[in-house]
Amino acid sequence: MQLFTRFTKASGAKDVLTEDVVIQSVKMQRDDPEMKKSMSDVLISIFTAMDANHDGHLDFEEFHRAFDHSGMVDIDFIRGVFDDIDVNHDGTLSIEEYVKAVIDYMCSDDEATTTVFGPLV
Ligand SMILES: [Ca+2]
Ligand SMILES: [Ca+2]
Repeated sequence: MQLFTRFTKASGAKDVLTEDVVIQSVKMQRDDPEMKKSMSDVLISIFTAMDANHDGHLDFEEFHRAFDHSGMVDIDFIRGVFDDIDVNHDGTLSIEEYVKAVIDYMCSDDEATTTVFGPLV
């Protein structure tokens, strides 16, 4: 909630919170350590929700299921994203890998990669 208050404040509008505004706000505040902390808190909540068997890691099945819910079901594409995030290639995503990847993507100027994580946030 605090996160969205910050987004709203950054947008300069009270009731308008579109995806574009959120992305723009993230870009504006990308160098703000407090902002990254807030982002991490939200992402940890999402990660925990995706971690169906509560072992502290996301395997591909858990990761894929999250995209399934968002209606994005191109398995080759999802596999590619998963492999990108899994930097130590142990076949699972740690919370550190996940948070770092999403913040990197969110802060990227590449619209395509920002869109990838849109449905999850
Ligand atoms: Ca798991
Ligand atoms: Ca890993």
